[in-house]
Amino acid sequence: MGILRLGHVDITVPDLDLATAYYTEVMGMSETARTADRVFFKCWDEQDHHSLAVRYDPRVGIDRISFKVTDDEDLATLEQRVERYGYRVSRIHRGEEIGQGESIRFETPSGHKMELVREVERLGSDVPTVDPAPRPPGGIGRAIAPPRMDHVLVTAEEVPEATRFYMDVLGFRLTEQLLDGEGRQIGTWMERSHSPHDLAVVSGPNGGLHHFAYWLDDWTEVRDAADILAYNAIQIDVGPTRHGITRGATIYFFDPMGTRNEVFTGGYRPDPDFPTITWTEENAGKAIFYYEGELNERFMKVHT
Ligand code: M3P
Ligand code: FE
Repeated sequence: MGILRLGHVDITVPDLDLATAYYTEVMGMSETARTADRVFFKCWDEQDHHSLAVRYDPRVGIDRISFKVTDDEDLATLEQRVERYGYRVSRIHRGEEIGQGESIRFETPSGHKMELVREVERLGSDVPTVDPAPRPPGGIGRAIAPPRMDHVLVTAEEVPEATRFYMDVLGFRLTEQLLDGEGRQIGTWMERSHSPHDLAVVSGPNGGLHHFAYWLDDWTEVRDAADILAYNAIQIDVGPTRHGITRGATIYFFDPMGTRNEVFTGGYRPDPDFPTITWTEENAGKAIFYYEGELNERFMKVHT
């Protein structure tokens, strides 16, 4: 079946305690494991061991992006395809990495370290799988507490080349694209989970992270998230507003160490035969922020 969805995002942070305080008390994730230099977190409706890992490093950045595959054969098939494309693949076996078993790792043409993971330690979520309440019965406290992680957006020098790899080798489907005046892709949105995007690429340096995004259930929760961010003096980048691309409602903000986060809801639910939507550069403002119709400098320039 191939790639199922985003598994986890691993970032580097210069302060593990500050990262832990923010990702638990403001974002409302739970800490699921800790080593001397790493902390692992999951959202309340996620079953898997973690959807975010932070590692101590004086420099803020991204270690790797991990997608989950369905079957053992997927790992073997995708391993072969990546190798045939000319990239070296390494295998991670059970016991070598916290919270996960058999996985493959490789670098992509956009300079990102990518991992495909088949076996994940299942911790269960905060609600049972039999007769569950729609949210954790104890309430979700004062944190944003998204139910799950949603997507990741990376930067690449050559968006068309990066996109071709993700589509032709890893099997992503192109849902939307932003083209420059010459018809070249400067932003692409791709899915595996029949959502508007699991992975997106925009022009920028190779190996960069623009943001990762949490899912929220509706627009009211986006408003509540804005209240919580403001109360906690978290720097908001843009929003609450709405994307033209994906049609989702959004807020962008920075964790206290500088990694951009997003909360995201809505958007359409594309079937596999939904057409690719194209946006032209003269409407790039509306494509990204439909209400404002323009992009701010910080949103365009800051990535980690
Ligand atoms: C999204 C989204 C950029 C566009 C971002 C769009 C960085 O984050 O969820 O559709 O130009
Ligand atoms: Fe996003």
